[in-house]
Amino acid sequence: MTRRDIISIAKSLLRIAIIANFALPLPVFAHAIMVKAQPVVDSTIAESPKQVDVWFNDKVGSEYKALAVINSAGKRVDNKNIEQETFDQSHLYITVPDLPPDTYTVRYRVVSIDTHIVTGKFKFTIKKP
Ligand SMILES: [Cu+2]
Repeated sequence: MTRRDIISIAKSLLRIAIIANFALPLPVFAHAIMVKAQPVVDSTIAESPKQVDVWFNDKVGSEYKALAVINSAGKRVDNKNIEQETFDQSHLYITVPDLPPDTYTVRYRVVSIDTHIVTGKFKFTIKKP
């Protein structure tokens, strides 16, 4: 086999792989799942965090991303300045002001690589001193 043959075969295999990928009705990969958060999911902490971070198992779309921190009265308390890390697009974060003791709900919405919209929420608590 010549070098050209090998390249040609490799290209064919790649093409088949790409077609097979799109043909799958439910791709099981590239569907974003939140894998880590800071503050940790359901944790109780002593002081207000400076920001809330969430990480997904894969990079997520830069458009339509949303992250909100809501207090127990249902009021949004974050600074509405969601950011996505440039060199790790699976990481989103938003800053918060100095938060008083309370249980907070973090809500997120992202678009997966597979175009599925993923939403979720978790809580963390800042305990009274
Ligand atoms: Cu998906």
